[in-house]
Amino acid sequence: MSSTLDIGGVVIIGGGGHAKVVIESLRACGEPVAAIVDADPTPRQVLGVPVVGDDLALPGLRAQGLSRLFVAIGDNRLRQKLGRKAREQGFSLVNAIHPSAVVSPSARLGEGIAVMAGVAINAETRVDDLAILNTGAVVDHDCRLAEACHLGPASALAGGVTVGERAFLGVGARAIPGVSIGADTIVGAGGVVVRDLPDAVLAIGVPAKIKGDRS
Ligand code: JB2
Repeated sequence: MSSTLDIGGVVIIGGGGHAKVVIESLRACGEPVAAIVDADPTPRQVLGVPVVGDDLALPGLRAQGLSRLFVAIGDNRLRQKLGRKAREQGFSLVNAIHPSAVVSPSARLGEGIAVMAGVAINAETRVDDLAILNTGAVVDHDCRLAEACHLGPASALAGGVTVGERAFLGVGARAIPGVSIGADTIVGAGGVVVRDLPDAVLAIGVPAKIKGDRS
């Protein structure tokens, strides 16, 4: 393992497509990125960041003094699991908030959250740990986004919407005011949620209808 890593830099778990967007968001807000660990430990670089091993390399990185980490894995359940494990190993989870995002001063954000370019988060919305608000997502006031959920690019929540743990809204999905989307539920691309959705279903269409059971 290289001894020249920037110990103030962020360690990234995952070196795929999501990691690329996260790395550029971190750099855009002045955060150096030190190293990547990936399930495929083949030595290589992702946007100039070295892949230094797989997850077994994490304790060694921590021992070198690196303590700040971001889990850049799109899969919600895996991201949640890896984030919890990294914390147990002594890492703190940083947020990656692109400078073009507009975050209300009254919004509350947890840790390990990706807020990509062009996102808007309005008043008194709460976003829990390890959520992804992908490029251009819009979240109006008083929403509740639970741990490790993911709002896809250009998705939009009206005021007072609840999104459950590990739920996923595909690209361009939307939800009308006050509805609740259950844990582990998926709303397909472009779907419009007009009534509450239970846990662990697949809902698609306009209005979104339940088409599958994910439990
Ligand atoms: O347990 C793991 C692990 N499992 C897979 N630990 C570590 N350290 N790495 C793991 N990986 C690695 O995550 C894979 O080897 C691969 O390099 C990377 C996943 O890359 P991929 O491009 O397939 O997915 P992604 O999670 O980066 O991006 C998905 O989610 C984004 C939000 C894609 O669907 C993107 O299109 C999407 N924008």
